[in-house]
Amino acid sequence: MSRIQRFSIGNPINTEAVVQNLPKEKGDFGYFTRIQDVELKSDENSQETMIQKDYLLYRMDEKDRIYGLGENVRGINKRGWIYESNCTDDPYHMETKHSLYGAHNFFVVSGKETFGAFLDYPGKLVLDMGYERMDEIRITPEDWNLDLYIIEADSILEIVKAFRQLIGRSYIPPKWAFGFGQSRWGYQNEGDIRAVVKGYRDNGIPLDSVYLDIDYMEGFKDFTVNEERFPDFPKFVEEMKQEHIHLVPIIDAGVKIEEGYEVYEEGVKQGHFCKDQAGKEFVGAVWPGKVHFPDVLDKKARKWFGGKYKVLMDQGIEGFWNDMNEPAIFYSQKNLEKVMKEIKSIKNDNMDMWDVFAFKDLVNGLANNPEDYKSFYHNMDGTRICHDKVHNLYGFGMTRAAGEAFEELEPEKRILIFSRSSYIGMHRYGGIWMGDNQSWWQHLLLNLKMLPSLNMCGFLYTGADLGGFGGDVTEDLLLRWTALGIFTPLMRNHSALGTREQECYQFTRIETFRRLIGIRYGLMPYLYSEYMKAALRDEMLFVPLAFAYPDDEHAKAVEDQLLLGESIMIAPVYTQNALGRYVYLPEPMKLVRLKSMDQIETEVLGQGHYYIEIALDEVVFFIRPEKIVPYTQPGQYMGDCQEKELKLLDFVSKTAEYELYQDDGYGKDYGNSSHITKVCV
Ligand code: MIG
Repeated sequence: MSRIQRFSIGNPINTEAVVQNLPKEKGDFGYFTRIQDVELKSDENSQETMIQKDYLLYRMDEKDRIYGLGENVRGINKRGWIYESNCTDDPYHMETKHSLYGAHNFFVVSGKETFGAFLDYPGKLVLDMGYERMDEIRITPEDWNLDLYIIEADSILEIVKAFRQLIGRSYIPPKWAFGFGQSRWGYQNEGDIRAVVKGYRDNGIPLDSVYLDIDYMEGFKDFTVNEERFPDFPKFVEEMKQEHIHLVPIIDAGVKIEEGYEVYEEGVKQGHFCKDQAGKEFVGAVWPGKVHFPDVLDKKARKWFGGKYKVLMDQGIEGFWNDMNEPAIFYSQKNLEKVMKEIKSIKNDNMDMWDVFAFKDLVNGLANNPEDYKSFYHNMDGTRICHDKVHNLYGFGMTRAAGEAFEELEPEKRILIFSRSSYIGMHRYGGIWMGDNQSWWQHLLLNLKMLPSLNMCGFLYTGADLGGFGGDVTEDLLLRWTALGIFTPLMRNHSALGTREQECYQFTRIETFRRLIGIRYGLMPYLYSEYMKAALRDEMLFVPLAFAYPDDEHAKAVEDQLLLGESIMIAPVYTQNALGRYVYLPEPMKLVRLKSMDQIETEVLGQGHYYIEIALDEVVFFIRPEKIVPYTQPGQYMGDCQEKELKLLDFVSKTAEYELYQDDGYGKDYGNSSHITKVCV
């Protein structure tokens, strides 16, 4: 039994995050109280200033916990920090940051009272989860036009399920997108891509996709292909298909300003770009230099921009990734002029430290400047809205443009799409990757922690850049991270230009990489079934122990293990030079230790704390009581595993059943009951 109440404040902008139209409740704000008062704050000179406060308050008990908030820094339990929903291109995901690329305003408070709260608000939203005062949640929007949904049910999992029903079914990618993918910013041409494929195939490491980063384009122009680098692109796409490789090109948000470039000219002529205060196309600069931003919040512009994906689909492409759609702005023309003037004014022959700092700040302040976001406009259903008010919807709009176009162009076929920036609601149209992480051990752990929070907000198809995007990876970090990546729906190794080459075959333990990635393919019957069931039933794929064992005080505190689907628990190693790790078993489980799909050892363990040795060439997971894990022999690519014999791992005392989900991996007749087979032990 669950109950959802909608409290509407002011005149909320229709974000289309939710798919149910609930009546508006009158009066209060559910569990929250609106506090409007003035606080006196004294500065270091004991000067007192008055600060206007206007926020939604919830008082927490000592032991209350907070879960959710999707893509974010810090723990699975989000208590004790101040988060800000403000989609930002910031490649340093440190715990002192407040925002990443997404805005996912859903959380669950669990403790003396247990409820879910979703703030459907597309502008900047401050979510103080016990920062100002350890026992208070304070939520501050920039203006008071928002929908607050309060969700109650008997358990956290049921609250999440009710919320997921409210926001609609999660995106389902084609099955090949569960295969392993290789990416790198810096692959220049056909030759580079062929070398990657050869590197994998020659070494017998499974691979299903190679990603094309911005260099495939002609001058970073969306929907173009550089003809010198790819002289016959459709033929090359076909050549790769013969090798069972899908090429996945990147699309950036900004459209290059260039005479003769069709997308630019059409967009201007038909009025599809965001406008400035004076009604002229807003000019920002990103990779191509000066760009206009398609107004993806306008239905017509969205349809137009989405239609452009066809240009690449006609050349054989079946998947895309949408980047820079916060939108990231390196600088705006207007602000650059202003900053240049200010720099001139401080320039002198003997610049002191303060001048130098001021200079640095001016330059650093050029990118993603809040003033720029205040200076352009969208047309939403005929109403002009400042970008600033709907900033967090841009990535959603861009990916929706693609998703709606795919639905029209290929109604029967799944197309891969995932985005960097997102808002709840976008989960219906595509997945996300976790953006520009670093080759840091702590980012392996952050990858794990974001999975359940994202699932709560509807994002199931997700994963991080395995090995880390920025910085130089070490071989052991890549091995450990790949061992986690085996379990994430998006399993992609990606790295930044200028960093150490990070393809698995660049390292010494090629045999180990072959086996590890083989395990991914071997476990696919389980991983795919669990993904599909989670999507079709509005459930989480990755579940914190606290949700599944609510009466277990130890389980509640676990921040580095997760349940994955109904049968298993994962506990990856995330520290360097570790020989293993501590694991907590909330109930008896069967430990499964794999070196490959042919070398499987198992051991039954009772409830309790353990130190589990896990070598660099091993994957360990745990099967829950009375559960089954179907698996098969790995192949070199997805289609290669289909026909192989199905086997079962289990921890079943008498008999049990498992629902195996199988389909052709492309079609959309998800509900067809023939996709589910019951396998029994
Ligand atoms: O400013 O396209 O997050 O995955 O490799 C960097 C180049 C732009 C950011 C993406 C990253 C991608 C990179 N892009």
